[in-house]
Amino acid sequence: MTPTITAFESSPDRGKGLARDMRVRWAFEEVGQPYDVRLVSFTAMKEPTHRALHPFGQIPTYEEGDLALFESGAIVLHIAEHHAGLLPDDANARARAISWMFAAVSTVEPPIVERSMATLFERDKPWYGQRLPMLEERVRGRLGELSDRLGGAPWLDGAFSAGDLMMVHVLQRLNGTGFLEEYPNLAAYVARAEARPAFKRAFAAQLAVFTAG
Ligand code: GTB
Repeated sequence: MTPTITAFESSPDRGKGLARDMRVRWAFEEVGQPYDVRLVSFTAMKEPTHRALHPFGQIPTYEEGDLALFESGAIVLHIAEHHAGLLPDDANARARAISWMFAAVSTVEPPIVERSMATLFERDKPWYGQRLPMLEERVRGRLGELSDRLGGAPWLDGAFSAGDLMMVHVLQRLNGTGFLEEYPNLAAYVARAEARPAFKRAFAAQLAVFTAG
């Protein structure tokens, strides 16, 4: 059965691949699993039919037969566990790759999103000028730690894994801000991932939604 995911009918990023359906599309492409996409409007996302799939009224969701999932990390993990190519066979290496998936969403992503939200929604607030440097330092703190760990390696732990997929997508939210360029090995890490054919196919698919709209 072909799984179906949901994505923005009209993504605010205008096809830059920053919405979280991109992670799921990329995982499908890496493992060679075809998928269908149901586009949802901001209104439809908050209605009961969609909330039955996603309690927080968001995208992406995943449906396959009787199974419905939400949370991009859980969906990517599900795909990685059911297909070869995104998690190592060795049990310990597999557990470490999953650690990197969690690190991406729970350790590296929060300060990046916090800074991004502030630049989008708090510019007119009286505290913005004082708060922004603090948010930027938190981003640099995590990037510095990640950069130190990655060192000169191509990927975080051996071969490319779902951990790298999640981490790169988190880092891409910094594209265009100049932060990644402060850490040349992280900029190269993101570029290396973006050169993967599976990434390019997934990116093109989500961009097509924007260009068709
Ligand atoms: N933790 C959840 C997951 O990982 O799946 C978070 C899901 C989530 O934040 N979904 C967002 C959503 O549905 C889309 S991806 N938002 C609508 C809502 O909450 O009402 C987040 C996102 C949105 C837009 C951009 N952008 O324009 O750059 C980037 C990322």
